[in-house]
Amino acid sequence: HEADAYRTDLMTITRYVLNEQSKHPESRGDFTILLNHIVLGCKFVCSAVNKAGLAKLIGLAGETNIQGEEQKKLDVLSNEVFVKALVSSGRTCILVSEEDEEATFVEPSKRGKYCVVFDPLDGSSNIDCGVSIGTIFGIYMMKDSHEPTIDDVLQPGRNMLAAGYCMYGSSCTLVLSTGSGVNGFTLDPSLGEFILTHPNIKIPKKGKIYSVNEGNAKNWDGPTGKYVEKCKFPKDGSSPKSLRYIGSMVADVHRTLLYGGIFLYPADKKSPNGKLRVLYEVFPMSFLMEQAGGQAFTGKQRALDLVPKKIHERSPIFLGSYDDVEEIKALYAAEE
Ligand code: AHM
Ligand code: MG
Repeated sequence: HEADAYRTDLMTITRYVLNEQSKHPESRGDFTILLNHIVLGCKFVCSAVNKAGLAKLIGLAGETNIQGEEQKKLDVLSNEVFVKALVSSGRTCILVSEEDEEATFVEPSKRGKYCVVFDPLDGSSNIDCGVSIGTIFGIYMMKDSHEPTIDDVLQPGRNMLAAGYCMYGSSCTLVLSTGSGVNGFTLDPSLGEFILTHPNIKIPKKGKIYSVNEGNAKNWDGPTGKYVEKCKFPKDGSSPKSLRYIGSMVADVHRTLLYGGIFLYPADKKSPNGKLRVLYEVFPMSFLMEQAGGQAFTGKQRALDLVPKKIHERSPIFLGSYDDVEEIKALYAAEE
């Protein structure tokens, strides 16, 4: 039988997005084009990350190697690739990257209607030891056709049209939501295509894992401290939760999405707004969590209801399984 060795009907990410778009007769394929450029960036970064040790791509930006060639740090290189891919798509208007202090306003001749916020290589402190790292992105639409201003990207997260991340791990996995559920695609290196491998991801309603940098416990506020204590010493007869913390948001969130549980980057006395950035870390991950049936909470409100005032603003974040986030919400509510 030549039967099942090869699957012959491959749902590539492009095919998936085209299918989605055909449900909207007014769409003209702009989103597909934009997404294809993001996917190109992810493939480039994946290939660079895999070669990082070999190609001596690691090193300080501007440092020269033995051959006297300029070396770029992988996060700087990744940023350049994404910015160029996004601008050349002709579908973007404003770009906000973790790597650039200022937003990029695309020149009028190359302008489109989308705004993209992204962290080209999150968790880059993990590169040298081979731990999974990732790219995170969110996509907004310009409100109407007017001269673009920074306010076009300072929108609440619930206005995002799409969000996703790509994890450069034991395999390269792209998780995407265009607002109707969450799907995971794995890069087939021999084809250079992302293939749908995790259709319609739903996060378990309750999980058995909590994920937090417990080294900061000394400086936590009351509710966070109480919650983590409950994870370790539950009083309702349930088993304690396991602790898993990679220190790479994409990897920690990916595990949380698939296995359930909760990921926390709370406020502490030293960083009252936590560490993670609202636009390109907190919002895209919160969007994915909600789309997968989970929740995302800042300690005060639904994360996607935040309205950032600055492009690099930070916020505390608690996200994951519905029931687990419900518990931390109750602890913060009791505090008020
Ligand atoms: P980065 O954007 O400088 O790479 O920092 C973000 C990373 C996240 O991936 C991760 O969740 C967090 O920092 C870990 O922080 P900490 O080392 O304080 O636990
Ligand atoms: Mg980051």
